[in-house]
Amino acid sequence: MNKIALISGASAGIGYAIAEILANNNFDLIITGRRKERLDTLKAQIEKRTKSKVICLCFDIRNKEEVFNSIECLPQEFKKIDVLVNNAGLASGLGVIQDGDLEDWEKMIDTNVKGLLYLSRAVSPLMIENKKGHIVNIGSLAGREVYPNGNVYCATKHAVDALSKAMRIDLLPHGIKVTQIAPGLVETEFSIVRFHGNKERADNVYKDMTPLCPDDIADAVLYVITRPKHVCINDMLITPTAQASSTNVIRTK
Ligand code: NDP
Ligand code: 8X3
Repeated sequence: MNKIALISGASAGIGYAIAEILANNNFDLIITGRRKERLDTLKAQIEKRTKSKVICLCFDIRNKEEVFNSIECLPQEFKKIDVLVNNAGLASGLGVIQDGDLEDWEKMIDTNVKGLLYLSRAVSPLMIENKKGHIVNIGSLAGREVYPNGNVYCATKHAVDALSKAMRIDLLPHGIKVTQIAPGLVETEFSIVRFHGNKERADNVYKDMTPLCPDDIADAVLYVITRPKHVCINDMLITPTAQASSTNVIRTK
């Protein structure tokens, strides 16, 4: 019987790459996101190419009723979730605190912090019941340091860092592993979302340097979840070779 992984935010970027690599490695999947068409296409592609079974859950992670109902309504055999990857997240806007857009702030806090909490709250009791499980939280370099104009996004990722440590302590008696993977610059739709669709501004983030690609992070997720039962990788900080901190990036050309 295949292991089961639930990946939030699998309709794009890092989550999409995680879904693909886990399917290639014999996991059955529960993939989530708001964009149903994208989830359906990914499911069809994976089921055509591999033997993995895929369930799509289309919900906005900010809506707690939708999150809890979706998990509650899973077929019984899919409730035995072995791995939860809390990946769904976003940055919205980049600017000084005194000019901050409250809608952007709420979007980031509700998605990156409260959404991660809702899903963890819904899934962790199922893991406890099954006496096994692994939660992988996708944090960020922005959860280790702050950079100009990054204020609220950085705060949400610092919260993910704190919650990863706290969850590891709370779930310790139940043998459930908790890992945080904290990437630096990864080229995805992340910057397009941050700059509200401004593709030119987004492209500049990765200009004249080689960023990470989603597969680099997916590879790390596969690594941490395939260690022996007695090994828990607590934390991984992964940057492109051209990045030493949020503000130290070597650009050539
Ligand atoms: P993308 O924008 O490419 O993907 C984000 C994913 O999150 C999408 O699948 C999106 O699905 C989902 N998502 C966003 N908001 C919601 C919501 N309200 N409800 C449900 N799903 C949601 O970005 P990345 O792949 O880069 O981001 C994935 C994670 O990695 C995020 O947590 C991000 O903070 C983190 N990260 C990214 C880095 C980067 O440089 N790219 C670096 C460090 C961390 P949909 O829109 O269909 O709902
Ligand atoms: C995303 C990476 O540097 O834009 O977490 O904050 S960064």
